[in-house]
This record gives sequence, structure tokens and C-alpha cells, in this order.
Amino acid sequence: MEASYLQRARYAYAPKLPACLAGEISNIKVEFGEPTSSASDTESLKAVFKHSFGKPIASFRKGEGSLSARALSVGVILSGGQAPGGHNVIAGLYDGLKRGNPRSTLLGFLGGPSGLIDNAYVELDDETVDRYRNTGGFDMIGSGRDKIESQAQFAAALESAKLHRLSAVVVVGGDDSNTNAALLAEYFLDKGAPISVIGCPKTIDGDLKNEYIETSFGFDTAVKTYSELIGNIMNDASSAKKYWHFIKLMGRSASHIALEAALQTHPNLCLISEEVEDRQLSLNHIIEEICEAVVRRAQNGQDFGVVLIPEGVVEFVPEMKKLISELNDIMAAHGEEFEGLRSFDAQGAFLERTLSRASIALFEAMPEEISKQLLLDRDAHGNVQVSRIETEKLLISLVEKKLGKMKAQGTYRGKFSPLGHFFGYEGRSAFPSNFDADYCYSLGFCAFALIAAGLTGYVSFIRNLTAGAGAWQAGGAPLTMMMHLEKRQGKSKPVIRKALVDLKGKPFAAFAKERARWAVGTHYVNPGAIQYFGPPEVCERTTITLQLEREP
Ligand code: FBP
Repeated sequence: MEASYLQRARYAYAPKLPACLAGEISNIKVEFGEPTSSASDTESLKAVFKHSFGKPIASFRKGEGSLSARALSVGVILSGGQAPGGHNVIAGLYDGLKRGNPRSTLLGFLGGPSGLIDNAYVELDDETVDRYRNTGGFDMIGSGRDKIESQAQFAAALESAKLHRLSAVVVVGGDDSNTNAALLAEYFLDKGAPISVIGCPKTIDGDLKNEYIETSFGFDTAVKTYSELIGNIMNDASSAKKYWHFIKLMGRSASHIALEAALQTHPNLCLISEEVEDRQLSLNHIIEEICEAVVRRAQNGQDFGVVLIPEGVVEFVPEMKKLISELNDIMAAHGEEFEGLRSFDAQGAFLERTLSRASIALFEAMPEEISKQLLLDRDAHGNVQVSRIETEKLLISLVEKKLGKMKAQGTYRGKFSPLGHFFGYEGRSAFPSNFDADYCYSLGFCAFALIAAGLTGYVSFIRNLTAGAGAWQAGGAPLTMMMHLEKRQGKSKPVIRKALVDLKGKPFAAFAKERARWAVGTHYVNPGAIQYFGPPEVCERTTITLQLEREP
């Protein structure tokens, strides 16, 4: 891509580091806490992670240095979906390595974890890194969703690492990629290979968080980008006063993005998947709730509105969840036979014989394009790809149907003109906000410090994020402490626990307190575009979710 004016201006931005990592490398000290355990299933995890389980938390402080100054050769991998700030993780890692020893080198493995397996790499130099500082996207080295899973893949990863005499591999990814990092660290230890593996917490979905990871990087920028777009739509809606906007927002399972966007913009309605599941809300119930807001606003002469829909909600509505899970099983068990069916009618006939009665009834009642989307290819875990299901259209069509009936009965007299939107890819590669630029650079620098401290199986963390960057704390948490066992494709596997929206948490409570008022009145807020230059209260503002979660 060619550089825009903003991109050129952003090259000059110097990301901030926590005070404990700034200055001379010889002045960074590592301190260790007590041994750690796991999220649950401790005994099973101890058996899987024989060499790496139970390590202590590592924290960096200013003090007599304990980092090695020897030249290091490190490989970095970007894994999974794009998230703003990935390039700054690499820049922070690169600068840390060079500051530690100018002879250190950084290899970027291309196209995600498969780059390490296939030994596809590029050596990163000043010119390349400088071209990507403070920019969005993952185009510096590319990303991928492949996993290092089989013994042959682990062996190939080790071979590549040995070929380049790597001291460490840094995996930048979400919960699954960091789980993979933990397994790779254990594998290297088991083979007696002195190669560290360090993770960095990435995902716009915001669901990789816990006591040590206060937020995953990219969430801040992505959700601010969506909030800008939603705010603009709200301005338009309250000017034209003629459309109901149904806006689907990315977030594979968790509704953190939708919740934060709601806190920033005050829509008329926002579905929260975790609540839908908790209250076992049926599709019908959801449609009734939306219709009630439409009718009440119409009574006030407001035939317009904004509804936010987390993309994963279809998998949380009980009857949809059952249908999708039956479809997943059928497609896994009869994959070839199913793929061989040429027409949608033939697939329908096949499903009529294999789905439960309730599920086939639901499948047939849905608009045909949605039913077709439910049959699209599954992801690598055998799951439906929710970003490809037009849930906003499904809800629009069901709301339209219900309002039509109400009109006939004389209980609704308004005019309903709906429009559907999907915001996902628009936010994943935006220029990182100042927060993400600083946070990611610090995460990358911290990853270097963990490597130089000789640690493996750790995730780089930066905490105390609502304080200014200078007061941020930096360190490493053992990946195994975030793990538990989960059923994946029928087998019990160690994975990092995903953080869904906590219905008892402060962000949800703040939303629940206001939503009845927002539904009927018009209390929209337009947060505007992310600002990179200007007053700190505009440019350095963190997400509301982070502020509320960090409140004492
Ligand atoms: P990660 O979990 O890899 O960060 O990706 C998240 C995400 O952006 C989801 O929000 C979305 O459902 C999915 O990726 C889309 O995947 P793809 O990039 O393969 O279309």
C-alpha cells in the first residue's frame, strides 16, 4: 500500500513505554512471585505441561539488571485475525532486541504459524520495520489461522527454529494461538531445545483477558472505529428520521465489542449474547423485544432507531444453538456426502432426514439466504463462521413479519424501513489508536525482556492500563495459569479460558441501568473518529469497558 498523509505523520509517533522498561537494558530487573496453578483441571494440565506448569509470575522493575545482553535470534509469528497494533508489537520487539544487543536479529515467519512449519520467513531490518510503525494491518509478514498441532508440525517447527539457531519464538495471537504457544514451549522443553516461546495477547474480540491481561490489543481501536461509524449512522438516523438500522458487529463469541459500542453510543437496543444464553431467550422473545421498542418509538413519532447485534448471537439463542450444533455434527459426520449434494433443495431433503424435528422446522422457517449461510464451510475447529451469517437480515425479516401482523391487528401504526449493516473488517486493520500503539509497542518490548530473562511459556503483559503509560506495569504470566480443559471436536483439550461478558460485571451493569431509557428516547452519542493528535482527554481515552473494570 502507498503511504497516506496520516501514515507519514504516524511514522513520527514515538510510542510510550512503561517507566520500568524505558532507559538502559542493564537497568531492568526481573522479580518473581509465588508458583502459579491453572484456571481449573490442575492435575490433568500438570500431566500435559510436565516441564512448564506452575512457573511464577515475572515482573519487571527498575533496578540492577538481570537481562542477558547476548545477541539473540528471534522469530515472530502473527496468528489469526488482524488486530490494530500488530506491527507495533513487532517494532517493540525489534527495538528491544537491538537495544539489548545490536547484533540480535528478528525473523518474521510469513503467513502465520505455517510460516514456521514451512520455514517461510523474512529477516526484518530497520527499513522494513520503520515502514510499518504505527500502521494497521498485518501486512508486514501476514497472518494465518493454521495451527501447530500434529507431532509432525511440532517437529517441523523445531527444525526451522534450530536451522536459524533461534533463541525464541514470539507468537502474537488470541486464546487458541497462545494455547498453541504454550504447547510449543512445552514441546521445545521436552526435546531439550533451549528455545523460549513467548505469547502476546491479540484479538479485537476482547475475550482474551484475565487478572494479568487487562485487555487484548486491537479491541480499543476496533471498537472505537465501529463506534465512530455507529455514531455517524445515529446522526443520520435522527436527521432523516426514516430508517431503523440493524448493525451487526464482529466478535466471534463474546459480546464485548457490542457492549462497549453500546456504552459509547447509546443505541435503542443492543443484544448481548451472554445474556441471551443466560436468560434462555428464544428468537421469538428477541423479536418481541425489538418490536416493542419499534412500536413505542412509533407512538412518539420516531420511526427510526438503531439496534446493535453481536455477530455470535445466533449461537447463543437456544433453538439456533441446537440447530447449528446439529448441522455441525451432520457436516462433520457426512462431510463428503453432504458436499456432493448439488442443490440447496437436495441439501434440504438430506437435512429433513437427519435434523431433529424442531431444528428442521426452524431451518425451513428461516429466509432461504440465511439457511444457505448456515450451510457454508466450517472453520478449522468445525464451527460455523458467524461473520458470514447475515443475522441483521434475519432479525429484520422476522421483525418485519411480526410488525406486519401487528399492523393488521391495529396494534402498530408506524412506518418500518429497516437497513442492515455489518461492521467487522472496517475496524480490524485501522491505524492503531495512541493507546493501542503504545500498548502494543510495550507488549513487544516486554516480550524481548522476557526472552532476555530466559523465560519460556509466558505471555507478555502490560497492566495498570488506565494510568498513564509511564505508570504501566510490565511482566510475564505463565500461559498454563490461564488454562483449563474444554471439549473440542469431541476431545478434552487444554485451552486458555475465553473471557465472555460477565453479566455481574460493571460494564454490563452500566448498560443494563440505562437501556430502558435508551430504547424509547433518543439519547445517541457520536464519539467521532479516533484522534491521534490533540487534547489527551480525546486522544488518550481508553475504552469504557477498561475504565469500569479497573475502577476500585
Ligand atoms: P481472532 O480471534 O483471530 O483475533 O479473530 C477474530 C475475528 O475478527 C472475529 O471477530 C471474526 O468472527 C473472525 O475473526 C473473522 O474471521 P476471518 O478473518 O477468518 O473472516
